[in-house]
Amino acid sequence: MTVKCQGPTRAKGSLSDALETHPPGSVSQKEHIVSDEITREQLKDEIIAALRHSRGVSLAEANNEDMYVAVSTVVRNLLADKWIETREDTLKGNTKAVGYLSAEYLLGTQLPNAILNSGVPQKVEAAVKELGFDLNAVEDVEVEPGLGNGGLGRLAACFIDSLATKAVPAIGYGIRYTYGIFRQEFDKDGNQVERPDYWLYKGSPWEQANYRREQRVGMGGVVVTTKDGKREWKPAWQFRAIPYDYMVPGYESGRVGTLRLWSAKAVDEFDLLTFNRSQYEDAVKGQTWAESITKVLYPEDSTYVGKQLRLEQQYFFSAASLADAISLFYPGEEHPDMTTFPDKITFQLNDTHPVIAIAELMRLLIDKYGYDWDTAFSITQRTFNYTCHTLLPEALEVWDAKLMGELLPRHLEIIEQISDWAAHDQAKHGASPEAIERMRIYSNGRVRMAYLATMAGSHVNGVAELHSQLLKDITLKDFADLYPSKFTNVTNGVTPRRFMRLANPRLSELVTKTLGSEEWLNDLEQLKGLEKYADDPQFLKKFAEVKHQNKVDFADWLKRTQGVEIDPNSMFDTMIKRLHEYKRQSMKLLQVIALYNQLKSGQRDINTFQARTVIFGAKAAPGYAMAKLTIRLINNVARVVNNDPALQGKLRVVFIENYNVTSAQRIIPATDLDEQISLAGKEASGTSNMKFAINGAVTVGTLDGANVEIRERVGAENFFLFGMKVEDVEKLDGNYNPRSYYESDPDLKGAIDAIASGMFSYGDPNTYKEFTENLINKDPFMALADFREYMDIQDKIEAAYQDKQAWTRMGVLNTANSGFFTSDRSIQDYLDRVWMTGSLPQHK
Ligand code: 26V
Repeated sequence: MTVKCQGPTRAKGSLSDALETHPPGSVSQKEHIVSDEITREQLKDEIIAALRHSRGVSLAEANNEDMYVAVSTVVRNLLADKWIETREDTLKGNTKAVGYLSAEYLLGTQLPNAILNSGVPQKVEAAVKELGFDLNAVEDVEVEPGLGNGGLGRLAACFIDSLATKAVPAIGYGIRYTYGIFRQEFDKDGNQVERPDYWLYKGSPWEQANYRREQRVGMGGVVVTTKDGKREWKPAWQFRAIPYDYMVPGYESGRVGTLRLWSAKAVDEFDLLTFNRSQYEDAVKGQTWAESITKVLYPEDSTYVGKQLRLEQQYFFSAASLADAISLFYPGEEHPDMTTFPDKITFQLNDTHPVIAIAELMRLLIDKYGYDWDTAFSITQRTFNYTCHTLLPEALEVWDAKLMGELLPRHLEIIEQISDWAAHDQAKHGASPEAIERMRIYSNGRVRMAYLATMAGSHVNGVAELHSQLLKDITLKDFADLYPSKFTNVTNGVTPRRFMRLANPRLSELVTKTLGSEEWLNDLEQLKGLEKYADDPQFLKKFAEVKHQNKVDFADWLKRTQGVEIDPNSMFDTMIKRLHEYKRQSMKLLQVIALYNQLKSGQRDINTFQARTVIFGAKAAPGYAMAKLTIRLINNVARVVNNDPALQGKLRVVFIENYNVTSAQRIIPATDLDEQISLAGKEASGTSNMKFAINGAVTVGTLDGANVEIRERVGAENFFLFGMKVEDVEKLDGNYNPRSYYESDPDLKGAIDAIASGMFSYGDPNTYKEFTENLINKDPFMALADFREYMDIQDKIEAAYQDKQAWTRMGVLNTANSGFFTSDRSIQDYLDRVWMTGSLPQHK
């Protein structure tokens, strides 16, 4: 089904309208029901009431969609008291709160997670069943809010889950994009086609518009000097920022946190504050702009493009969030004592996207609340911390000062001042003039957001040990030399509730039975207790059965949704992540083609060949031509390989259409071999590697990002390592000659030549010319240099897989030793190293 770009505007009386005027808590006006005491019968009554009151249907009339909304409403009601109480306790201010500022949240579906955290999951399940519905089918109705691109957005979602589970007083702030990450389709030639993702087309029972906390955000205009010599910004346009609140239920903490996503709306009348006639047209234009600000998520995630609308988005949500936090902690106060602000809330900047918040807080402190520059800067510095998520120079945000000056003239002024202050401070710390020049926040008409965040916040962290080290050694070296104590590492993590308990109920049950309790779900290091069963044939058998059943389920799902058949007895070899050259999907593909050639030529015996299903899932940025060409090629290799009878179905390639959180939850538990094969020094962390390890897949990977730490923990013998190290890459850089590898390795040459011959393009040698030429002549991420080692390790993997018990043992040891990679631990590290705060009492 395709959704038209200009989706229908919300009809009056639609679900979302109803939610705006009648919050779900009011659906059932009956006596108050305490969530954990509710009986199955009461739940059934509540669901029937919700069907009647919010959908206007009887149980007999209800379909899965009605049921989805009704169950969601009831589960929300169960969580409402804890939500309110958590908010009240957060605002008491006894424990410093955390404000997580992120332009992306890749949430995944809400209902299964809310049921899990409702306190009464079995009763909900039973109630739905007794009403004659299949809960899985009901849950399948939900469209996931795809409000993010990849790792960074999913990490934000894992973090708010852990914040709630650890009872940390926190608010996640972000943007309610009307259109999330595009829905990916493949056309008949295998090309990616982007379709708009109008995820709200049926409304969402999980969001609640909160007009009481609406804010105003200005943009454009001029800065004037007032009579008393103060600078004052007169914005040309004002936008309404409407918060939509989402519950973030903690697991077994009795706490429900808040995710507050901002949506832009036009003000009814535009302010003609500074206008003369000629600016009138611009003022009117502001009206139309308003709603476009939060209309769409930018689908680029690796190359910075200085788009004005993107800066508008960034400022819009940063400014609204700051205004919200100030009014939350100083309600009704016109002259709050802002020197206490950093004791009330600490803001984490998720990459540079919200870094403009720094200039906004300075503006408020100086222009609105009357603080002097030094006091304002000290408050600001104590308020913010910054996480960097990349090492690619092309991903660092550097705004054109002219553009920023037109949109945010006062902020640019302030940034200029911070830039001067920074240079001064660096000199005081003994930096050379050259180093000071290199560290300039604002120079040559450009504003470097990472530098601003580094100088105007307290801490800077990378997202894995290696990444944090490389930040200090390369990307932010000058700063690290000068301010070493600012820099720290917080290795990423993932929530085991979603990626183990919900995604892999079979393995969860086995773990719970084996360990004797479910405590591991919020104390993941307890998985260590599985280690002693690694040589227990009974346990290994059960572990292998779980994996096999998951593979059968995945194969069924694939057949149902994409019409593709795969063999659950083959090895499932998976590479799921955004499509980018540095991640090297191309190298995986060359290996597949080389295998194909060997099988066809008889160099490899088809009879002894370990059957493999190679699974890809990846979206490419719409403007990234090489990535899109790679997608096309993967699809066409799949077409040729899968239809070649000579292979007897023993090698299959599948490309999951529209890879997202929901499909990740299906693929990961079914995977035998996980591919983490980026060029060393390029992947900041990776987080799917952690999800795979927890779920008992074995990883083949380079020494990059969090792979390093995963291997250390699960043991070198349970991880297939290959490829150049960061030092090798550095040595090769500058005199790298990919052609020499091409010419000297027959497998490699055979694979590239096969592509160039037109084998995967119906005989047309031109279709993939740019792909092959790029590899032979440039190969910016050195896939050719690592190819031979990659082929060899894959042979070892094939041999290892033959011994099923030994393979299963490796999987068990991956699960048993990956407890460190829970996002609960990441959050604890942030609390200890960055935020210096703690938890509320847990209300079980
Ligand atoms: C970056 C950019 C840069 C250009 C402008 C648009 C834009 C939009 C999003 C992003 C985010 C890219 C950074 C990112 O996703 N990094 C990933 O973060 C994960 C969580 O820390 C980490 O596991 C991955 O290794 C890292 O690539």
